[in-house]
Amino acid sequence: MKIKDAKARVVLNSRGNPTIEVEINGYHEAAPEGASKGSNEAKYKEPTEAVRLFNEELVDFLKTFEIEDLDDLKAFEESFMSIGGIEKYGANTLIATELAILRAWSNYYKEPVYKFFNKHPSVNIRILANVVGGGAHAKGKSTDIQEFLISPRTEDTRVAIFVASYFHKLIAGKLEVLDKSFLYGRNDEGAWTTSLEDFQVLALMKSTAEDVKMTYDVEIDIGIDYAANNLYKNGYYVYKNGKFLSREEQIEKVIELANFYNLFYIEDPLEENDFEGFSIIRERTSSLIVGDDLTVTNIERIKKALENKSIRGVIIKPNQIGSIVKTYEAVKFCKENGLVPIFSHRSGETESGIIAQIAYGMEVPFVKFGISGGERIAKLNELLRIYENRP
Ligand code: 2PG
Ligand code: MG
Repeated sequence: MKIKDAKARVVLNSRGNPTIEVEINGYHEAAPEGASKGSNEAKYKEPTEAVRLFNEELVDFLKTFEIEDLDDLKAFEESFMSIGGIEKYGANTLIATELAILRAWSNYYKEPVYKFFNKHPSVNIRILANVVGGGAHAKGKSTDIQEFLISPRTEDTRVAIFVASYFHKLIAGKLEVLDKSFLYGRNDEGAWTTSLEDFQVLALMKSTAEDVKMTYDVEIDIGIDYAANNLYKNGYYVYKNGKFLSREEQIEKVIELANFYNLFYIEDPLEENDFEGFSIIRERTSSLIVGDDLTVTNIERIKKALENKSIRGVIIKPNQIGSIVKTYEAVKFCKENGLVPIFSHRSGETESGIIAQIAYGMEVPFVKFGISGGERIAKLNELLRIYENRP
């Protein structure tokens, strides 16, 4: 596919914040953006400036490329880097451009996006869904832990999606009973916000899991994204009730939570540079200990986490590294080295379902897309379509 037309504009993301959208041959995609970003993520350019630079400097450049496969995308990235790359144009510009290229490729060849990566993927993706949340994703009184996650334990992705949605509704009714100030408020990712304490939410998650099992006969695994980097200030983990924990106390607390609530999944339990602290938690629990701000989809940091035995799984966010090729390489590295890759949305999302296509094409075993709100549902519905049409 030859790139014949390119342009960029500013649109809104799911938080109502401006973001760059790129159109290639008439097909558009935009850049998502996080709220709890790791400081080692690839840097974004202010959207208006990114769009101006794109329209002034990148349009003719893009028209010199023909993209059939990942090698062509790699060649494109190399040339992009040689003219200033992410440093000059921003990771948001590169990721929006590459997503739009994939979308245009799919329309040109009349093939689903996933075939760009793999003609015949074979993977039963498990979902992780954020049902209650706080931290950097909520305003007002909310939990310290950023995400309370569920993962229905079934090979059938379509069943998992409907069961998770049922869970999200069921737990709201329970929150209403226990939390007198609960008004069915939802955070940036469509998860319920509550004034209950973290441990109360975890207890509620367990009891809701039992109820859902009775109805659907599906085991529900429980997990959290602590996003602990946001709590970390001046060497302490600072909680909303004014309590602060030392690194050692935070480690003990996480291990206690893991064991007491039988947590299957724990993301970012410590600040973004404590590779060694992660490894203590990993050693003393059997949970899937996962790096997000720790690893930022950057192969060098994933390697460091592997060497330090810090984690068992890695959050993969294409916009964290800004490049589809590097995202592909990060996933490949994880698989070759026994780390579980988990493809993830951002809290500020676009209305596109394309990351579901990419996750399927890269055959990742888990995705974390949320479970409520149009921009989250767009990804889940894309998965439903993929699994319906699967040979
Ligand atoms: C996370 C993400 C997505 P954000 O921490 O895992 O849930 O949040 O996009 O705000 O970084
Ligand atoms: Mg995270």
